[in-house]
Parts: sequence; C-alpha cells; structure tokens
Amino acid sequence: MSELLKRNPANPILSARDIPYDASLIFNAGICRYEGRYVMLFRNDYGSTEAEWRAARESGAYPRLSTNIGIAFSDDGIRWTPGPRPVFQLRDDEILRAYDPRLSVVDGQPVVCFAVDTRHGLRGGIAVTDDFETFRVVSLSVPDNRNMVLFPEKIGGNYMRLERPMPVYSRWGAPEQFDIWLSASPDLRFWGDSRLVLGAEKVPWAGSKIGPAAPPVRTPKGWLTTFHAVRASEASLPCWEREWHKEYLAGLMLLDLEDPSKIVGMAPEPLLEAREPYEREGFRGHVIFPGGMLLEPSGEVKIYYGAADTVECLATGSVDDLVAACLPR
Ligand code: BMA
Repeated sequence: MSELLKRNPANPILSARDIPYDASLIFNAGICRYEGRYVMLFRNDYGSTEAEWRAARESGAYPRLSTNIGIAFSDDGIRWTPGPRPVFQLRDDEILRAYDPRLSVVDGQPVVCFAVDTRHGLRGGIAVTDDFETFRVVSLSVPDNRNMVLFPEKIGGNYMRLERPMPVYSRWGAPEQFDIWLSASPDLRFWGDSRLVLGAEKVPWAGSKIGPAAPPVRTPKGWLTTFHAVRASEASLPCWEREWHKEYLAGLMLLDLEDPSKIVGMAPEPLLEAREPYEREGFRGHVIFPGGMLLEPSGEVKIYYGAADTVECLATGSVDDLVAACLPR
C-alpha cells in the first residue's frame, strides 16, 4: 500500500536548520499554490533544543516551548526559501498559541485554518489573508475542536470544513476515540449543519482517534482526502520527552462530490506510516501528520507531512492510483 507514494529524495524538505530565526521543530505545514508559486505556512516550536529536552528527562522540569507560524516559498514545491521572520502568532491573556496551519485558496481567497490552545480549551481558528503578512481571524470554534480543513471550493453555496471535535464524556469506555465531522458556513464565520463523516471505529488499522489531515482535492470520482489516525503503542516510541506512545499514520478516503459527508470509498490500509529515520526518530517518533495535498496538472499528487513532530516532508503519487486505492477492486 505504501508503494502508492514515493518519498521525495530531498526529505526532509524543511527543517529547523533552514530557518533564519529561533526554530527547533518545523512541522505540520499547510501548502497552497498562489499567484504562480507554492506557499507554505509551517509550525515552528522554538525555545529549547534536543539536548535540553533530553536533560529535562532527568530533572523532570518541562523545557520552555513557544510556537509561531513561519512562511516559505517555492517555485517547484520541493525546494523552499523561508521568509525572514515568522508571520503569525496568537498570544494574549487567554490564548496560548496557534499551530498546525492548513492552507486553502477558496474563490481566489487564501484561508488558513489552525488549532488554538487557550486557557479554556482547544479551539479551531480560521483566518484570511491577502498578502501572507497580515492575517484576519474570522472565526474561533468552541472547545474542543481542531484539525479543521477547508474544501477548496464552496459546495451547495457554502464553505465546507472537515473537523475533529473531541467528545470526552459521550465516548466513555473508549478514551481518545475521536471522529471526523463536516460543517458548513455561508461566510466562514458561522458554522453549522454538522454531520458525522467517519467514526474512529471505521479505521481498524489504527484503533484510537482520527482527524482530517490535508484539505481535499477534487477528482472526477470524488474529493480525495487524507486523514491521520492514531495507533497506541505499549512500548515507548523514540522521543525527546520521557515517553511517547502514540503512532500517527495517514489514511486516505474519497468523499462524495456533492455531499462530502458521504464516503465513496476508503483505502483499506494506511497510506503512510513511519519508515525512514526522519519519521521514526525525533521529538515524537513515528508521527506522520499530513497537512498539505496538491493535485498537479500532470496528475501527480504532492502530499506534505510533518514527520516525528520535527521536520516537514514530501511524498508523491499518481491521482489515478490514489483514487483506485479507495475504490473496491
Ligand atoms: C496532535 C497535535 C499535532 C501533533 C500530534 C503528535 O495532538 O498536537 O500537532 O503532531 O499530536 O504529537
């Protein structure tokens, strides 16, 4: 199954050493094409090094960690030039940080969805920008919700987003079994008409929470979209912290073009799971977290993913193969 995708030989395509400002972990990026070039917004966790994290295992103190969102540009989607400074950061008395940006261009308007940690829960945010320098926040969900991704066009006159709320009390007996939902909005601000798309129990190769990954791409057979899924590991996976037990894998599904709450088909096996050293080892090893997916005119699909919560990577495949993998043989 994983032969469906080829990892780019330049992987990781972006990491902390490429960034001209304080940066420790560069991962979970959103990518779009805009005005003739590729644009990436990436998560940058900064403030402490690997050595400090490892030393903290002994002392028990939690190292200082802040998060901002940086930008990079590319002519080919492979070689990236980071901007000179971070472009987005949310922080005030209530909001602790914004992270995990996903980028869409809807009717020519770049829109970024992101997760927001606040003192009163995890919120999903949406902001618009025209220049990738200033961002206007247009909506913040109630907690707990995140992993929002927008469809690249309106459907039935509405903006559509996939999202992952975290219903703790109603899923008792099955902790961390969170599902993928769909909501609609006339204006990016007011969201409703929410419907369940995929329950975590429908992903037998994972067993724990799932969530939308990169914004879907249109194909004649349906919206092709990735998701992430968590598999618990009894033994600790390699990490900089004391322990890490969650393997993150990528899955693939096809949603109905007119009613994307309906699943047309799903690939029976994971699309990507940690294999290379840069995926298995790092801040949190064995984490594959796609945030960008582009369909090129040639039929090539580029899938961008954070690896080990440490670096940003690229894998490519053919749209026909990916769609076929979601349909019954
Ligand atoms: C999720 C998010 C992601 C992260 C993943 C693995 O809960 O915080 O940003 O990549 O965990 O640590």
